[in-house]
Amino acid sequence: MSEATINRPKSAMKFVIIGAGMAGILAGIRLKEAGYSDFVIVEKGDSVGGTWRDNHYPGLHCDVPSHHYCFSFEPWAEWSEIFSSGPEIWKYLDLVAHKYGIMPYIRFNCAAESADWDGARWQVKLATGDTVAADVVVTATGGLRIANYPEIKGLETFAGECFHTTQWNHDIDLSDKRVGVIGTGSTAVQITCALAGKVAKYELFQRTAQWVLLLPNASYSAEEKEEFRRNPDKMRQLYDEFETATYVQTGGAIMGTDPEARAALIKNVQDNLGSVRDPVLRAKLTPDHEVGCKRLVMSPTFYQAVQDPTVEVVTDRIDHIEPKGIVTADGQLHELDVLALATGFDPGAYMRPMKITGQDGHTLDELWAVRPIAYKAMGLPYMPNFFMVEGPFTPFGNLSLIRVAEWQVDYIMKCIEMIREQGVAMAPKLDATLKLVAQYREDAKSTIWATGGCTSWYQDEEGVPIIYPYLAEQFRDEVKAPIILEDFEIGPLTTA
Ligand code: N01
Repeated sequence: MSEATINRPKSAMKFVIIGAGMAGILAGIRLKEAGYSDFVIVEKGDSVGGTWRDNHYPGLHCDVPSHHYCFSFEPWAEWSEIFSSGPEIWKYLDLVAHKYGIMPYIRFNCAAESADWDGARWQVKLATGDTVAADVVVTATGGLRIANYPEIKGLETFAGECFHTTQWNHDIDLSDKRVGVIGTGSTAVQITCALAGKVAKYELFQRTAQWVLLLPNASYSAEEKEEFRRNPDKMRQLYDEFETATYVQTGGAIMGTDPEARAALIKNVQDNLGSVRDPVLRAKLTPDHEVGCKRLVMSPTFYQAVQDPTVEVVTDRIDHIEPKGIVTADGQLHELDVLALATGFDPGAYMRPMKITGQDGHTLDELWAVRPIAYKAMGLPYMPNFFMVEGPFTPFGNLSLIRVAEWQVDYIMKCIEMIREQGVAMAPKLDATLKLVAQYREDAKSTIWATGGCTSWYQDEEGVPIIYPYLAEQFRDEVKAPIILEDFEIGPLTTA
């Protein structure tokens, strides 16, 4: 081990963080707090915010309460509602990035194309043609980033406006338009609530009915916000309460570890469905899978929205698309002016299409040839001093991913300290990673996400969930524990 690499001054350590969304901003804040200053956050877009910048469809809200969908160390008194809108969350992230002095570290319009390990450092190639060297790389590219376009015959022949929900065209005045939306996930449900009764005709093309949890939203009054400003402890208390509500109660209800909470959850969604007056429509909207098999859709007004006279829920299978609209299997042409594809995302992309080449020429493509794997959702074999925030098997679902990212970044910071102090390259061992993933996959097979009788983006091509198969609290305890050194290849830097 070279003397020059041991106990390096923090100023000598270089970092590249990929992505300036919630997780990239967080990683920057933690590096700064720890005394590191030589880092760059490369961001493909022209502003911070990640998913909250990329998604801007009508009705976009977060279905996790805002006083918990925020950084634990940065409560915000200005949240307008219990469940805030996408633009407000985007604004919050921008404010935090400014407040913590992260903006000067961000290079916008600058996608990372590849990263190559040279034995001591990563050489990160950017779309601008530049290469940036880094002792440590952290990818913070988000979980659901790449749009999933459905394979429907004739889709490209549609003569009206057609876009994926991430590409919403706000220039179109929809008020006199016939609008079709394909999909019934959280996105489609929020759009339906926003557009029902506000367009000439609204058709929701449903392949699978969803359970919808009734969670009323409400605005915070000026007095409540003032109280939050005066007494930030109130916000911390709310944060803790919402953490218990989402992580412990909702998590336990979905996974069935808390039978009482599960019974309450089932009662809620069934009662909510029961509010649909027309039995034919109610039957159409009745799911054929267990509650919680798919990620729970939460909405205060969905069933109200679908009962609007201008809304139709179409359950006949889509046969093909023509210039004038969608033709269903019963031969009916549903004439449309605008078609929105609320058909979700590629959940297996992570930081791809970025190319990563690690130790001895091992590549990410080779590691993930069968399916994405990761050590504790953060590390990759043969990829020394390389970490992912929200990699494969991250706890996902009806919870705040910001909280999960905080635990992950804390773990990454522990590794960074070791890398700096000992002057080492560390990567999880292949066998330790495969063993962990095999255990996750085995245990995932008995979760509601696999046994509940549905298909969803939680599942891989074999139907096995690709998310952390236990309660999120267990993940927190796993990553807060000391690093399991025997799970890592830890060796000298070879060309420093
Ligand atoms: O996507 P989805 P999403 N023909 O994958 C249907 C997060 N999120 O964008 O169920 C016809 O859930 C598909 O049908 P089926 C959250 O994690 C969070 O709504 O496969 N239909 C399904 O109905 C969420 O889970 C918030 O039968 C087709 C829909 O498209 C995740 O993003 C808000 C089809 C896709 O649903 C994804 O949600 C919004 C086809 N060929 C989103 N292909 C918050 O509030 C697909 N579908 C935090």
